Amino acid sequence: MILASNSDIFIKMEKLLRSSLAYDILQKAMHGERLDFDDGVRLFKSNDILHIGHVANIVRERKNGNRVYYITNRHINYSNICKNRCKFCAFSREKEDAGSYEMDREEILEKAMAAVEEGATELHIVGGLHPDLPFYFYIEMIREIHESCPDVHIQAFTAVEIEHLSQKASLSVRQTLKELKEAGLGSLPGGGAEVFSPKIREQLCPEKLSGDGWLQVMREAHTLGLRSNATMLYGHVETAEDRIHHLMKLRELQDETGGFMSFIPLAFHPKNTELSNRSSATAMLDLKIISISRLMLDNFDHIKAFWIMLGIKLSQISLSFGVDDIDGTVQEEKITHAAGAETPEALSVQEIINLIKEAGREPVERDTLYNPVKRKKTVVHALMP
Ligand code: V47
Ligand code: SF4
Repeated sequence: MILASNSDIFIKMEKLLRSSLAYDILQKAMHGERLDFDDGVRLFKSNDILHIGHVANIVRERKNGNRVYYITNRHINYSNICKNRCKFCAFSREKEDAGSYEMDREEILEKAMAAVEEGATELHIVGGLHPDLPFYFYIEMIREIHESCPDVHIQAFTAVEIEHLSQKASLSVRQTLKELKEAGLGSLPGGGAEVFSPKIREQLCPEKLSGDGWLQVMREAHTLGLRSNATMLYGHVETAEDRIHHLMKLRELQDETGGFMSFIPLAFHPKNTELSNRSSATAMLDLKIISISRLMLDNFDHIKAFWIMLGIKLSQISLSFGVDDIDGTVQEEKITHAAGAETPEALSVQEIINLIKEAGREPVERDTLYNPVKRKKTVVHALMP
């Protein structure tokens, strides 16, 4: 495949882009100039998805060539009991509600060890804000997994959970993170960011840690050497302005710390939530979010399509609209499936490789920190439920 760095393609693209209403903005992005707030909002108002996507693809190829990363991982949602009741969440329950659950440490360890046995290099562990579990439960959970499976990377607890744990432990966020890191925590996932706008948070999740609070937890984590991801939940009540505000806040913190690994746009699923009267994000919005994120977040190395939320087919298409990472095998996912996701709960490694290759890209298995994973043999059947 001929990559976009080829100068002929560059010249042809310039000609083509002149026909776009967003030409001036796309040209800025092509020349590596940083886009500002108004640029981002204007891109959202444009429906010129092919041109926007083309330039996002150029940026993506400059950063990551033809590679598409994937990971052999396993999600463990240890409990759905949560003291927050975000209006967009179908996963959380009160302790006494039907359908509430909490795994004990033995069950968590069993799931972790089985996944590692089957080839997982990462465990992605998140849950609700449990009102009663003490801090040592979380510390011991991480320590036991780390001691039993020293080579697996433990990516656990959103910034919102970390702040909750710090309250449980009566420790500063920094000390909480330090203790978790000492127990074996490797990095933080990007959840809980939602949309940073205080107006939207007040409307959808008034009890949740503020946007500034989320950013502060990430700042502390990054300065302690714990890297993280970042997310944005879209397709609910937010505006184009809210989305660009969110992306620019992430970009600012990334300028400061360089600690974010990837950005993952999360498509809102309305079923069984308090917003169930709203429709799901359309493919047009999905592709705009992906490609505009790629263009705005010039200091992020990776844009990830979480195929569970985006859908397998659109995730494959997104590989030509700015995405260079398709997440992983996942194995068991409860948050999006509670809200009506129709994707399976797992993909095999071979299925992931096939969909990347059919998109004309080169699959690269990575670990959490984006180091290529060398295996003697591909784990073809890994992590099927
Ligand atoms: O924080 C909640 C979102 C997040 C719904 O870091 C919903 O690699 C859609 O953050 N529809 C948790 N989304 C998941 C998450 C994540 C997933 C995959 C990879 C990574 C990573 C992080 O899910 C929550 C919230 O923003 N969420 N309810 C819903 N109804
Ligand atoms: Fe709780 Fe997270 Fe669901 Fe909000 S999104 S209710 S914090 S589990």
